Amino acid sequence: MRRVTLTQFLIEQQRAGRISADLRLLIEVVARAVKAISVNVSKGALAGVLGEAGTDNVQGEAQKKLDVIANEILLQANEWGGHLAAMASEEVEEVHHIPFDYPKGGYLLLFDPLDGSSNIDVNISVGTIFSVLRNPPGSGEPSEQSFLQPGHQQVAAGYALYGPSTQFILTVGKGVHGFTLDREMGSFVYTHPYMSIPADTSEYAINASNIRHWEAPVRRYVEELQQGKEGPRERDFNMRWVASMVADVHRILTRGGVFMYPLDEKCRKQGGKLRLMYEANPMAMIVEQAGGAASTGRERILDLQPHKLHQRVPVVLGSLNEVERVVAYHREP
Ligand code: P6P
Repeated sequence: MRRVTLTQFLIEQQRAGRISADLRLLIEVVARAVKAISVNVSKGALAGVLGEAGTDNVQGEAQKKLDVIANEILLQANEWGGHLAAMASEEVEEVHHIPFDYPKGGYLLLFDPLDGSSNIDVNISVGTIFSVLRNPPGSGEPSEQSFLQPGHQQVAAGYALYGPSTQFILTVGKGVHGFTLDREMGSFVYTHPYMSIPADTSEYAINASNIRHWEAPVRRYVEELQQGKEGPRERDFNMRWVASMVADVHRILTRGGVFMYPLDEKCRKQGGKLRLMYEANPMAMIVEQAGGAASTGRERILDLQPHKLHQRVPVVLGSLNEVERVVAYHREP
């Protein structure tokens, strides 16, 4: 069967009027950067890229060497193309402006360059998450405020998963499409058209060590799953927790499931653990485009009005009927 590459897919999307030439360029540049990150991730100890960088990021988290490498790759790859007005990264406090000697475009790119990096040193899958917004017209040099748009304003979102194979998952608002890296050819091949999440599932993902810190609705929901056939759900459930959001979300996109990172005492004061702008929002767009749902437990994630670039939110996403049940439990008195 003739293999369609990401480049051809994007040209066809542009030809169909679904994306602009600049957005096509943006996605191709991000995909190229992801290939470079994949090369570094897969070298591991051979390239001396494991372990701590000896620095902390804006989140106060110790940076891994690969966090810094992946961040640099994405910033440098996207500066010169003329498609961006500015960038924002989980690893950088401030907005990253386009150097004055390069032309600027109409898009804002946000990313978590290496999500789940605590898994790097133990060789478990990690990923890159990205989100694309339009730079508000007439706003001049973008500020943090330019980025603070609700997630439903995203024009594209996606992630790369550095697993047994490197996959690139993308939505431009017309379904979710998956590509697999052919390392010999160096191109992403269109392998997963129109990915969709089953509305029902028997698999959930949560860090159960935090159970004593959860709010009552989440605790009730998870305990019912754990009761299996003997409980009100009348069937057994399975649990998975990779501690790489990209890996857990990809499993859900592939076979269904529900992923939860609710409020707990450790993250309550920040409003949650996961970041809204470059983790929750892009994943929420992908999940909804695949027929699933994404909520804080109380509100649709894509409707949230951001207040800070690095703000955090509770996340419940995946199979529609399970997310709706968690939301219903939050609504009960
Ligand atoms: P915990 C990785 O650090 C991350 O941001 C997500 O990718 C992942 O789902 C979560 O945090 C894991 O958190 O508390 O289980 O280590």
